[in-house]
Amino acid sequence: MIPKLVRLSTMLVAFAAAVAPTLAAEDRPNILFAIADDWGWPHAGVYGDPVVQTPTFDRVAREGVRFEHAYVSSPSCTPSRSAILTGQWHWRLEESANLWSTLRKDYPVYPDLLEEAGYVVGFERKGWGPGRVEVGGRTRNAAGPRFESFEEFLAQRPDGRPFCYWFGSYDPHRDYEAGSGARSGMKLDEIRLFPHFPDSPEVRGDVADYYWEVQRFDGEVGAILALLEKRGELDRTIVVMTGDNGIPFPRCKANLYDCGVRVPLAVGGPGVAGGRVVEAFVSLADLAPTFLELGGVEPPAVMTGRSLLPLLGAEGPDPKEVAAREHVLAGKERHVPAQERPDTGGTPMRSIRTHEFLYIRNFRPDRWPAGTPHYQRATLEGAWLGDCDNGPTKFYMVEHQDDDAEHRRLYDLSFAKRPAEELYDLRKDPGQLRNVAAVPEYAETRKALEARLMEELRATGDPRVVGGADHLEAYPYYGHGPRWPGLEKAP
Ligand SMILES: [Ca+2]
Repeated sequence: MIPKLVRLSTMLVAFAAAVAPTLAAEDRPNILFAIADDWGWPHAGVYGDPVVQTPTFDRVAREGVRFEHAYVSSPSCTPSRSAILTGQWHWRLEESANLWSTLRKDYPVYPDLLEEAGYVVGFERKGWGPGRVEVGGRTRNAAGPRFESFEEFLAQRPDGRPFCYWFGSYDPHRDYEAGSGARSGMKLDEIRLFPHFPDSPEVRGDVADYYWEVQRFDGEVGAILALLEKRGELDRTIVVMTGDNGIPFPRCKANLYDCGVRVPLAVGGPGVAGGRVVEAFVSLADLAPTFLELGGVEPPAVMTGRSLLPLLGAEGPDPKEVAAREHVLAGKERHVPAQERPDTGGTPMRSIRTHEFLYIRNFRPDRWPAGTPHYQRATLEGAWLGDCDNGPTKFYMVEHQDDDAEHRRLYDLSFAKRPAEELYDLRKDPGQLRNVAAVPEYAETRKALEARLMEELRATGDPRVVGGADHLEAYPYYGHGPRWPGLEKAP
């Protein structure tokens, strides 16, 4: 351990931009950001999952800080990644609020700012996206210059310069290799299913195949950490592991329930408290200001994220910071537009999550939250349910929806229309399945949460509240949606 880095814990708390320029580049930590694609909470060993094995994540969490309530800004690749890079809620980013869009160059992103401050930056595989980089006026991905591998990145890095690297895996995004989980020895009967999944061999096998890709991601990050350790650089590297949105299953990804927006998050490295568990709410939009402070750069005023450094230092967490984090917001704009939806609009929604409640406001309850189910019931053919990735669990739920009342109930939870307001009492209903928004005894709670949500959305300039949301619906969609049964891969 380099002595100056031992003091990083103090710096973590009191990092002032005024003193940052006096720091030599070599005093600043490297930053390794490892982001999985569609990896949801609580699917890591350290969160108590009995089947998936994630030794790398578990190690980072045990030696550093494990976040129990980390949330994405939006449960959709492009807006989630845009929020991470800009440190802003995705509803402030115009077309970037939508999937398969662009990220305009006038939104500052942390890799550019760290590069200007002397960091060597780069990414591999999935960076910002999916979308079109050049439409937004950028000449490269917002995550930085692209490299084939971490080794290639390190080979071109000048000596003595700190780095900020984005390892963007495509795992565990669909498609999966059917049966990969079971073949690897996973015990399917021990899998803890979300309570809105039907319990069938098809669904258990699907979750196991998802786990298999989670494990592949974890193993690849492990190899990167081993390389850093071998080079003697791990003890001067802040390591962050997380995912960009919840799991690609019905009612999860592209939804504001926990299984759509709550993600694993662990932070380790020099100056970070070991073995701490943080229950306070954090958003991945908080990462950009965190990384900038680590690099001695003052976060731009437009960043709505709050640095996580007060939660990480050995002498923390700062009680004031914990008190300021009693809830978190999330939202959704357009995910995959249904081909038959001429306005290309999505199903806009926003949420506020506290330790006791989840409140969701659906701005267009007239639309189908998982996509329009205009499929032929006899053949299951046609463009349909585009906001839910195709896969065995979705197929099973569609095919068996008429089997009995239970299958119908679970199908409706994932695919039916929803009222303008949803409220879930997490003390009685941790699975967030019983909407009590219209129950009289919850009237005060509903009203208070709605007021808090709207106040924060107004303060952060959300066009759904302050006006101008028509723009969000009109931006082009550069991708293509999934179709049944062609099974084109969803973005
Ligand atoms: Ca994703």
